[in-house]
Amino acid sequence: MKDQVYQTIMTTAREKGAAYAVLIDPDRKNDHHLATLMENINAAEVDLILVGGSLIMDAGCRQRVAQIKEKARPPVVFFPGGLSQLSPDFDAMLFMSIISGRNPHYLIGEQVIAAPVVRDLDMETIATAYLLIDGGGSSAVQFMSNTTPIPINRVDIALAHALAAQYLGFKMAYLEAGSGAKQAVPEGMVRQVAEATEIPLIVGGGIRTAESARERAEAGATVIVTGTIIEEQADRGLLNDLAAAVHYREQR
Ligand code: 1GP
Repeated sequence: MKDQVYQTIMTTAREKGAAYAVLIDPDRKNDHHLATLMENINAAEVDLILVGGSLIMDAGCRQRVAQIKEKARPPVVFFPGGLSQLSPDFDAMLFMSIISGRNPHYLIGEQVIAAPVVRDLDMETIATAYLLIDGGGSSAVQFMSNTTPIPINRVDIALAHALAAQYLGFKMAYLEAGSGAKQAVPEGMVRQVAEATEIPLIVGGGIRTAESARERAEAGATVIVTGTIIEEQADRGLLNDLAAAVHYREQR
Protein backbone atom coordinates (compact mmCIF):
# COMPACT_ATOMS: atom_id res chain seq x y z
CA MET A 1 0.00 0.00 0.00
CA LYS A 2 1.28 3.44 -0.89
CA ASP A 3 1.84 5.68 2.14
CA GLN A 4 4.30 8.32 1.04
CA VAL A 5 2.10 11.35 1.73
CA TYR A 6 1.02 9.92 5.09
CA GLN A 7 4.65 9.36 6.10
CA THR A 8 5.54 12.89 5.03
CA ILE A 9 2.73 14.28 7.20
CA MET A 10 3.86 12.25 10.21
CA THR A 11 7.53 13.20 9.78
CA THR A 12 6.63 16.87 9.39
CA ALA A 13 4.52 16.79 12.54
CA ARG A 14 7.28 15.08 14.51
CA GLU A 15 9.87 17.62 13.42
CA LYS A 16 7.87 20.85 13.40
CA GLY A 17 5.15 20.27 16.02
CA ALA A 18 2.27 19.87 13.58
CA ALA A 19 1.78 19.97 9.81
CA TYR A 20 0.02 22.94 8.25
CA ALA A 21 -2.65 22.24 5.61
CA VAL A 22 -4.54 24.75 3.50
CA LEU A 23 -7.95 23.69 2.22
CA ILE A 24 -9.02 24.93 -1.20
CA ASP A 25 -12.61 24.57 -2.28
CA PRO A 26 -12.47 23.68 -6.01
CA ASP A 27 -15.53 25.79 -6.66
CA ARG A 28 -15.89 28.63 -9.15
CA LYS A 29 -15.98 31.14 -6.27
CA ASN A 30 -12.16 30.77 -6.15
CA ASP A 31 -11.53 31.18 -9.89
CA HIS A 32 -10.69 34.88 -9.66
CA HIS A 33 -7.71 34.32 -7.36
CA LEU A 34 -6.62 30.71 -7.80
CA ALA A 35 -3.29 31.59 -9.46
CA THR A 36 -2.38 34.12 -6.74
CA LEU A 37 -3.52 31.75 -4.04
CA MET A 38 -1.19 29.05 -5.38
CA GLU A 39 1.75 31.45 -5.59
CA ASN A 40 1.23 32.53 -1.98
CA ILE A 41 0.81 28.96 -0.73
CA ASN A 42 4.00 27.89 -2.52
CA ALA A 43 5.92 30.79 -1.01
CA ALA A 44 4.86 29.93 2.56
CA GLU A 45 5.67 26.90 4.74
CA VAL A 46 2.47 25.07 3.82
CA ASP A 47 2.97 21.31 4.18
CA LEU A 48 -0.18 20.05 2.48
CA ILE A 49 -2.96 21.24 0.22
CA LEU A 50 -6.36 19.69 0.81
CA VAL A 51 -8.88 20.06 -2.01
CA GLY A 52 -12.59 19.41 -1.74
CA GLY A 53 -15.93 20.80 -0.71
CA SER A 54 -19.38 19.67 0.38
CA LEU A 55 -21.05 21.25 -2.62
CA ILE A 56 -19.49 22.28 -5.95
CA MET A 57 -21.68 24.60 -7.97
CA ASP A 58 -20.43 23.96 -11.52
CA ALA A 59 -18.64 21.47 -13.78
CA GLY A 60 -15.17 23.04 -13.56
CA CYS A 61 -13.96 21.09 -10.51
CA ARG A 62 -11.56 18.69 -12.27
CA GLN A 63 -10.04 21.47 -14.32
CA ARG A 64 -9.37 23.44 -11.13
CA VAL A 65 -7.84 20.40 -9.46
CA ALA A 66 -5.51 19.98 -12.46
CA GLN A 67 -4.60 23.67 -12.22
CA ILE A 68 -3.89 23.36 -8.48
CA LYS A 69 -1.77 20.23 -8.98
CA GLU A 70 0.18 21.76 -11.83
CA LYS A 71 1.16 24.76 -9.71
CA ALA A 72 1.44 23.21 -6.23
CA ARG A 73 4.71 22.70 -4.39
CA PRO A 74 3.22 20.70 -1.45
CA PRO A 75 1.34 17.40 -1.96
CA VAL A 76 -2.27 17.82 -3.10
CA VAL A 77 -4.69 15.61 -1.18
CA PHE A 78 -8.35 14.97 -1.96
CA PHE A 79 -10.68 15.87 0.91
CA PRO A 80 -13.79 14.26 -0.51
CA GLY A 81 -17.16 15.93 -0.52
CA GLY A 82 -18.23 13.19 -2.90
CA LEU A 83 -17.02 10.83 -5.60
CA SER A 84 -17.85 13.29 -8.36
CA GLN A 85 -14.84 15.39 -7.25
CA LEU A 86 -12.34 12.54 -7.58
CA SER A 87 -9.56 13.22 -10.07
CA PRO A 88 -6.35 11.43 -11.15
CA ASP A 89 -4.38 14.57 -10.34
CA PHE A 90 -4.41 14.03 -6.58
CA ASP A 91 -1.28 12.71 -4.84
CA ALA A 92 -3.41 10.99 -2.20
CA MET A 93 -6.88 11.10 -0.70
CA LEU A 94 -8.36 11.06 2.76
CA PHE A 95 -10.46 7.90 2.46
CA MET A 96 -13.05 9.11 4.92
CA SER A 97 -16.04 7.84 6.80
CA ILE A 98 -18.30 10.23 8.72
CA ILE A 99 -18.22 8.15 11.89
CA SER A 100 -19.90 10.81 14.06
CA GLY A 101 -23.04 10.35 11.94
CA ARG A 102 -25.38 7.45 11.57
CA ASN A 103 -26.07 7.88 7.88
CA PRO A 104 -25.03 4.58 6.26
CA HIS A 105 -24.33 6.23 2.92
CA TYR A 106 -21.51 8.34 4.42
CA LEU A 107 -20.38 5.60 6.79
CA ILE A 108 -19.75 3.02 4.04
CA GLY A 109 -21.97 3.52 0.94
CA GLU A 110 -19.97 6.23 -0.85
CA GLN A 111 -16.71 4.44 0.01
CA VAL A 112 -17.86 1.21 -1.68
CA ILE A 113 -18.79 3.16 -4.81
CA ALA A 114 -15.43 4.95 -4.75
CA ALA A 115 -13.15 1.97 -3.98
CA PRO A 116 -12.87 0.39 -7.47
CA VAL A 117 -12.25 3.80 -9.05
CA VAL A 118 -9.58 4.61 -6.46
CA ARG A 119 -7.90 1.24 -7.14
CA ASP A 120 -7.88 1.98 -10.86
CA LEU A 121 -6.27 5.36 -10.23
CA ASP A 122 -3.66 3.67 -7.99
CA MET A 123 -4.08 6.50 -5.52
CA GLU A 124 -2.67 6.58 -1.98
CA THR A 125 -5.49 6.35 0.56
CA ILE A 126 -5.30 7.68 4.12
CA ALA A 127 -8.10 6.02 6.10
CA THR A 128 -9.63 8.89 8.04
CA ALA A 129 -12.45 8.90 10.58
CA TYR A 130 -14.36 12.15 10.25
CA LEU A 131 -15.94 13.58 13.41
CA LEU A 132 -18.23 16.53 12.86
CA ILE A 133 -18.39 18.78 15.94
CA ASP A 134 -21.06 21.45 16.26
CA GLY A 135 -19.18 24.69 15.52
CA GLY A 136 -22.29 26.85 16.00
CA GLY A 137 -24.35 27.25 12.89
CA SER A 138 -25.42 24.59 10.44
CA SER A 139 -22.42 23.68 8.30
CA ALA A 140 -22.70 22.62 4.68
CA VAL A 141 -21.36 19.18 5.59
CA GLN A 142 -24.04 18.73 8.24
CA PHE A 143 -26.78 19.42 5.73
CA MET A 144 -25.23 17.55 2.82
CA SER A 145 -24.35 14.45 4.85
CA ASN A 146 -27.62 14.50 6.78
CA THR A 147 -25.78 13.80 10.03
CA THR A 148 -26.02 15.30 13.50
CA PRO A 149 -22.81 16.89 14.80
CA ILE A 150 -21.32 16.08 18.20
CA PRO A 151 -22.18 18.85 20.71
CA ILE A 152 -19.15 21.06 21.25
CA ASN A 153 -19.14 20.52 25.03
CA ARG A 154 -19.27 16.71 24.81
CA VAL A 155 -15.62 15.74 24.95
CA ASP A 156 -16.68 12.31 26.15
CA ILE A 157 -18.63 11.62 22.94
CA ALA A 158 -15.79 12.90 20.73
CA LEU A 159 -13.29 10.82 22.69
CA ALA A 160 -15.39 7.64 22.42
CA HIS A 161 -15.61 8.13 18.64
CA ALA A 162 -11.86 8.74 18.32
CA LEU A 163 -11.13 5.61 20.36
CA ALA A 164 -13.51 3.61 18.18
CA ALA A 165 -11.69 4.97 15.12
CA GLN A 166 -8.37 3.87 16.61
CA TYR A 167 -9.63 0.37 17.39
CA LEU A 168 -11.13 0.12 13.90
CA GLY A 169 -7.68 0.82 12.47
CA PHE A 170 -8.18 4.26 10.92
CA LYS A 171 -4.88 6.05 10.29
CA MET A 172 -6.18 9.49 11.28
CA ALA A 173 -9.21 11.16 12.87
CA TYR A 174 -10.45 14.53 11.64
CA LEU A 175 -11.96 16.75 14.36
CA GLU A 176 -14.04 19.10 12.21
CA ALA A 177 -16.09 22.08 13.33
CA GLY A 178 -17.27 22.69 9.75
CA SER A 179 -15.97 25.16 7.22
CA GLY A 180 -16.52 28.72 8.38
CA ALA A 181 -17.50 27.57 11.89
CA LYS A 182 -18.13 30.31 14.45
CA GLN A 183 -16.37 28.23 17.06
CA ALA A 184 -13.35 26.04 16.28
CA VAL A 185 -12.98 22.64 17.96
CA PRO A 186 -12.01 23.68 21.52
CA GLU A 187 -8.38 23.35 22.52
CA GLY A 188 -9.48 21.30 25.55
CA MET A 189 -11.28 18.79 23.34
CA VAL A 190 -8.20 18.44 21.11
CA ARG A 191 -5.97 17.97 24.16
CA GLN A 192 -8.15 15.39 25.87
CA VAL A 193 -8.70 13.36 22.70
CA ALA A 194 -4.99 13.53 21.82
CA GLU A 195 -3.93 12.45 25.31
CA ALA A 196 -6.38 9.57 25.56
CA THR A 197 -5.89 8.09 22.09
CA GLU A 198 -3.00 7.13 19.82
CA ILE A 199 -4.66 8.18 16.59
CA PRO A 200 -3.14 11.24 14.86
CA LEU A 201 -5.60 14.14 14.73
CA ILE A 202 -6.44 16.54 11.93
CA VAL A 203 -8.16 19.64 13.35
CA GLY A 204 -10.03 22.19 11.26
CA GLY A 205 -13.05 24.41 10.93
CA GLY A 206 -13.22 28.01 12.16
CA ILE A 207 -9.47 28.47 12.75
CA ARG A 208 -8.80 32.05 11.71
CA THR A 209 -5.80 33.25 13.72
CA ALA A 210 -2.23 32.16 14.37
CA GLU A 211 -2.99 31.99 18.10
CA SER A 212 -5.92 29.64 17.57
CA ALA A 213 -3.82 27.45 15.25
CA ARG A 214 -0.92 27.31 17.69
CA GLU A 215 -3.13 26.43 20.68
CA ARG A 216 -4.59 23.44 18.83
CA ALA A 217 -1.22 22.33 17.49
CA GLU A 218 0.28 22.47 20.99
CA ALA A 219 -2.77 20.64 22.33
CA GLY A 220 -1.74 17.64 20.25
CA ALA A 221 -3.10 18.01 16.72
CA THR A 222 -0.97 16.39 14.01
CA VAL A 223 -2.41 18.54 11.21
CA ILE A 224 -4.03 21.98 11.43
CA VAL A 225 -6.30 22.97 8.53
CA THR A 226 -7.37 26.46 7.53
CA GLY A 227 -9.63 27.11 4.56
CA THR A 228 -11.98 30.08 4.73
CA ILE A 229 -9.51 32.61 6.15
CA ILE A 230 -6.99 31.87 3.39
CA GLU A 231 -9.65 32.09 0.68
CA GLU A 232 -10.76 35.42 2.14
CA GLN A 233 -7.33 36.97 2.71
CA ALA A 234 -4.77 35.04 0.70
CA ASP A 235 -1.82 37.17 1.74
CA ARG A 236 1.64 35.78 2.39
CA GLY A 237 1.95 37.45 5.80
CA LEU A 238 -1.06 35.58 7.15
CA LEU A 239 0.07 32.27 5.62
CA ASN A 240 3.54 32.71 7.14
CA ASP A 241 2.07 33.56 10.55
CA LEU A 242 -0.23 30.56 10.51
CA ALA A 243 2.54 28.22 9.36
CA ALA A 244 4.94 29.52 12.02
CA ALA A 245 2.27 29.04 14.69
CA VAL A 246 1.55 25.46 13.62
CA HIS A 247 5.30 24.72 13.42
CA TYR A 248 5.72 25.65 17.06
CA ARG A 249 8.71 23.34 17.57
CA GLU A 250 10.84 25.02 14.94
CA GLN A 251 13.70 27.27 15.99
CA ARG A 252 13.24 30.83 14.88
C1 1GP B 1 -13.29 22.57 6.71
O1 1GP B 1 -11.70 22.10 8.38
C2 1GP B 1 -11.90 22.76 7.18
O2 1GP B 1 -13.51 21.29 6.30
C3 1GP B 1 -11.51 24.20 7.18
O3 1GP B 1 -12.45 25.02 7.82
O4 1GP B 1 -12.87 26.87 6.20
O5 1GP B 1 -13.38 27.18 8.63
O6 1GP B 1 -11.01 27.08 7.83
P1 1GP B 1 -12.40 26.63 7.61
